Amino acid sequence: MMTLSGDYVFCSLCVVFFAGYSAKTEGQQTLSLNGKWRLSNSNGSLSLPALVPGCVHSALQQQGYIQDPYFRFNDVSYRWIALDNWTYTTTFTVSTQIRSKKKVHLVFDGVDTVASAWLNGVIVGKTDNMFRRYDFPVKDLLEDGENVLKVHFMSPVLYASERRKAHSTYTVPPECPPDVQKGECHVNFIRKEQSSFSWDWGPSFPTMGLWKEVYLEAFDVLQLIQVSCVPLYNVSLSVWDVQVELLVDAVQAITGNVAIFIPELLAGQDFQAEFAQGTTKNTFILHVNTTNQVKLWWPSGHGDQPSYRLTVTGFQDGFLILSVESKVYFRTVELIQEPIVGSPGLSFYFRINGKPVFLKGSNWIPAHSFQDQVTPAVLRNLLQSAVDANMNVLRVWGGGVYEQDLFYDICDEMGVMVWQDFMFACAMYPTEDDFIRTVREEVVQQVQRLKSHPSVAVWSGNNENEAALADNWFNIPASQRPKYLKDYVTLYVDTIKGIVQQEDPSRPFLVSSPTNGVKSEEEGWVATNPYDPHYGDTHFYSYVSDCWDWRTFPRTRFASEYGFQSWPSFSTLKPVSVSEDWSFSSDFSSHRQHHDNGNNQMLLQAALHFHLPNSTDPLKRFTHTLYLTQVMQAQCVKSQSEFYRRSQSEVIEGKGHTMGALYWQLNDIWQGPSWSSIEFGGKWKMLHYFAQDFFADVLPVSFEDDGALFIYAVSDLSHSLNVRAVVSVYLWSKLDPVCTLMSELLLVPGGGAVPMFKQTVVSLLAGCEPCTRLTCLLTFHLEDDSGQQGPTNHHFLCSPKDARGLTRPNITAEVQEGQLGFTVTLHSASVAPFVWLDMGDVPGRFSSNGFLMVSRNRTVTFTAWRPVSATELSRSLTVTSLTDVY
Ligand code: BMA
Repeated sequence: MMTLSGDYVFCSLCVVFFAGYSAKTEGQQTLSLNGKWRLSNSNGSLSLPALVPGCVHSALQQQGYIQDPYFRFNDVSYRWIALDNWTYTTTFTVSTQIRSKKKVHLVFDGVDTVASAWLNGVIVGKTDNMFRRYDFPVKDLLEDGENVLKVHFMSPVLYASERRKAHSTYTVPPECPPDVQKGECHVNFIRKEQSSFSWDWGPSFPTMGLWKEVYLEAFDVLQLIQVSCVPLYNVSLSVWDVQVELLVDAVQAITGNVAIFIPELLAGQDFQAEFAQGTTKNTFILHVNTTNQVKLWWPSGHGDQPSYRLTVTGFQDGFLILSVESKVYFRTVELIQEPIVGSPGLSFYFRINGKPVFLKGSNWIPAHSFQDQVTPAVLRNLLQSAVDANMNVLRVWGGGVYEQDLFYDICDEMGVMVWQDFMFACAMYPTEDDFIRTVREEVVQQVQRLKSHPSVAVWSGNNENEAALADNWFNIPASQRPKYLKDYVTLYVDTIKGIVQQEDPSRPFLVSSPTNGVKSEEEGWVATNPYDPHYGDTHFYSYVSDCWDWRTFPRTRFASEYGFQSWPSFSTLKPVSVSEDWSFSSDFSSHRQHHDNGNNQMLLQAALHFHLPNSTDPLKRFTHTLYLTQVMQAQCVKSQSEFYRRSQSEVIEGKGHTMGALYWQLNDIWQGPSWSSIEFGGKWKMLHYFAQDFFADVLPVSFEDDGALFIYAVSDLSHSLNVRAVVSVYLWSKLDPVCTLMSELLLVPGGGAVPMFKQTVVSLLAGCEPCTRLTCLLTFHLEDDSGQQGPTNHHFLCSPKDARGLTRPNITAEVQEGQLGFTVTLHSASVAPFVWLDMGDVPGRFSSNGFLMVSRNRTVTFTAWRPVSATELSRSLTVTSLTDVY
């Protein structure tokens, strides 16, 4: 049966392991209850088949009861769905094998949200939290023949409103979202995706349903609920331990042994185990003796992401009682907050495996209003897009959901770090006992579920709630402030922080974002100014000031949010609109805009540097406006991101050492205007193509200060470079450079930003006749003896709207199919800024887009996401550059 050799256990029993994480306990049987259920509304007027996992909206759409909820104004037309109560019903039979087990549990991996579950007419349990797994004992209720399981859902909108009414002693703001969001009220009273009641980038679809798996779990000995393995590095001994935790439900107390083994490291140990009766957490520490051979997990751009197979087997009296296989990755993460020479305040940066890493990335929001429609392909495409744009981090923002397992698995694989918020955002929250109780369970479960992922780098208690209190967003009278502060500390410090630090000592915890970190703590967890650039992270938005002017940006330690809105492309909007919607001033265009004055702000910002579209053809004018909002956004976020990256090695006026740039936001929840760089459906906006460059490992950055042009070299490499900056000066009216300048060769250390070039613009232009600020522009790059390092960048000496000599480039394009896919070869008659290729309805991605053309020819590749011919692509392709729109 089992042989013991030294510390290692070998088992001759046949155990089936599934791919990735797999678990099995001896004699345990699972009966899936996923699949086709029936769904009905409260008065029975609607009764339809519904898939589980799923939600009411998806079922109604799949069965043809409603149109696409994203079409035109349907978010408002379908408001009734979330105001009704709904019941999911299924019937099933259970084998005698299952019924004869000592324990049978009905497990819901996710219930959205307020529901009661009834088996054969008897209530088995109630739910009130979308972020929890629920299991209810049902053995005694199971019947021989058909079993009927019903789950009654209460409208989340009505529930939230009832809870609000019950909380009568003081208000818990905000009561409702701003009117422009067309949403529902009191979402902070329900433990549910906060943005499902509407947000400033998304519709109100307060979903209901069984959004994760449902099954029966039957066992005689024990059930393994959760396994986690967290590597802990013992600094004083320079050795790794792996903390393995088994969350077990044992029918009776068990004395046995547990063997943990990492075959590739020849690390294994046999432990005595005492599983108490009921649900208990059992911790084992495996010492890894072969420290030198442990290959570390690195964020993308800094190394590989090796994993090790870890097996756990449990025996009682020689009989196998549990068996589980998991992946384990080794890496350390530290958040460093320490004094900086020449700068008041404290640093704020992450050290991964002892190496300071500049965090480059964005913020993640739910990828769909209906989580059942977030497929593996959607996740992979978005996460691959992040990595392909040279990102190494995403923040899972606190107004969405704790993402599905696959999200974190892919992040582990790809080296994308995760800044994981707890799901509280832009609001105050109640602290009644039952609310705190359900939050406690939520936090315990989520930390246990996610802590094995090396990608998860930091926990953060909430989004902007410290800032909301500090800046009094909700006009709380001074006399009442202590009450709200107390609630804040109760929820995030006493409850969440306490649990996280107990459950997971392996990574840092922040109470909020933005926060001043330890300084906020000193100030009683709510700093006077949580946006202080000398401490912690900041969120910064300014839509009115000129985004080309770096002086308007905070020289922060860490920029965890900043951004500008843009519209998605016409091909993304077309399926959810009709022709009367296709103007910037249509009802549709204002309906989709959920940020007050957002459409106007985009045009005002664009008008600072560009002529606004003025075509007399209404459709052209619309598509040109969509294009121009993307140009504006790309250029704005580029200028801000470059500022943060070049500020990493400097302290100026006491500020600097910026070590993170995460713009708001990566993805979209629907087809509407937002801060995203990727449209709903996966199409890259111009910003995302720009991010590929501005997040490149090696990057030249330009800016002007006091009449001088500076070029910095920024490097995220692990080794130094010896490079020079090369600047080419072009007339807007001519394709060949007027002159070229070069810096000396300079040493650029890995992980640093170094000034390479400085010259006054006046003298630079004087040496480059006939150039003036209005007639010329610059391109620049870095190079060493082996060639160009990093992308070519550009510097405009005036706004393109004032540029003299800029003409229509009359770009022609030819699509060809080659061995490596499709190529598009462009020919331009003159300098063309922001050249944008759009394949219309053909989904796919270009190798580069939105670029400045200062050469006659340029070839890019196009990867189509469906079978397509060169002829179809030629027909679909449009090419737009800046001067085409006015
Ligand atoms: C931030 C976010 C979101 C919001 C975004 C844009 O503050 O945390 O709440 O969508 O700004 O307004």
